[in-house]
Amino acid sequence: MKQTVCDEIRRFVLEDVGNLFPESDEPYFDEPLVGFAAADDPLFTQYKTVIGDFHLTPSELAESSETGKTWMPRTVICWVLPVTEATRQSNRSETLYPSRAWARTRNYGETFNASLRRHLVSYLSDAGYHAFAPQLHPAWREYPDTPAGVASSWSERHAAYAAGLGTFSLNDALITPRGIAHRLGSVITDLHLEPSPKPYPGHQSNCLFHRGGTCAVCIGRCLVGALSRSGHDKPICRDHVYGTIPKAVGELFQVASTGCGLCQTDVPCESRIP
Ligand code: B12
Ligand code: SF4
Ligand code: SF4
Repeated sequence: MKQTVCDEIRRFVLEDVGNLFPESDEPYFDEPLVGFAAADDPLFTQYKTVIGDFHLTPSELAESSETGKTWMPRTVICWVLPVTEATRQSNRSETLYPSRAWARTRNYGETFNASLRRHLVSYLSDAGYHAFAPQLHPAWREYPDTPAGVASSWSERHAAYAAGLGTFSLNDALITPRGIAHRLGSVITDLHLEPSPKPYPGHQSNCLFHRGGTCAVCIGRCLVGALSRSGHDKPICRDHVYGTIPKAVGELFQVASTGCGLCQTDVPCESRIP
């Protein structure tokens, strides 16, 4: 069943027209990576300390689901949608705002990511299992000002970390075998699937800076000063990503959300674990 679920996620990414730029028929995302975490993995409880008490466990989300039915979540299915080489390349030469292709991937690629979440939920429901996507769950919230900075009640990066898909970096993003330039998704279900191995020795071990104090190339990519050797200044980043950039190029690129991702391109971890 694990292979069947992986195949269905891959098939949807490779075949669904929602994954295509309408102007060129090129995809937003390459073939996904897929990983599985046990819903009762102690990491999900640890996240209440690492992130905050507002970060919900799979069981808490299942309890607060609108169906009113009680069921026991067993598996968190996670995926990584790697941004294509063409889009990454277009963002590499940018120095202040993202490229048009990056911005359109942030906006319409995320719409596709949401339809992948919905598709997997109905696929599992049709097969007789309960399922929901935390990002689309009514209990999902974003908290602008927590001790961990801006954060949400379900972090897709932390879920992917629990599913063995990568580790965190100097700039906060997740470095996976397909690199750091990607988007993430997850679905919680009562279908039992064997958890994926966690092949990394620590939660930051894929980042050269955290591994040996070298690199720090991403710092120089952020010209608004949100990155330093002490890490990621989320308020500066957020003001740029959700304020300055959409104001400057949102209309030009015909998107509401532009993203930025300069720290995810033209860096050694762009498309691999360095
Ligand atoms: C809020 C938010 C933001 C905020 C804050 C980001 C942040 N670091 O949390 C702002 C507006 C700044 C932002 C910006 C961007 N975002 Co954003 N954002 C989110 C959102 C909605 C919630 C994130 C969240 O709740 N994080 C929780 C906090 C606490 O995480 P954290 O501070 O990074 O975690 C640190 C600690 O927990 C620490 N840690 C300390 N001790 C321990 C111990 C253990 C065991 C572990 C595991 C960790 C750990 O490790 C982490 C790294 O330092 C998610 C969607 C989602 N539901 O996940 C997207 C998401 C994180 N964003 C994403 C992206 C792509 C971006 C941008 C590149 C914009 C763009 N699209 O071009 C920039 C990148 C900025 C950056 N360098 O991170 C992707 C990330 C994909 C990736 N490559 O990693 C996500 C997952 C959206 C998606 N569905 O794909 N984002
Ligand atoms: S560019 Fe270097 S320091 Fe920055 S996240 Fe990637 S590996 Fe880590
Ligand atoms: S995403 Fe944020 S941290 Fe990365 S380059 Fe843009 S503003 Fe800087």
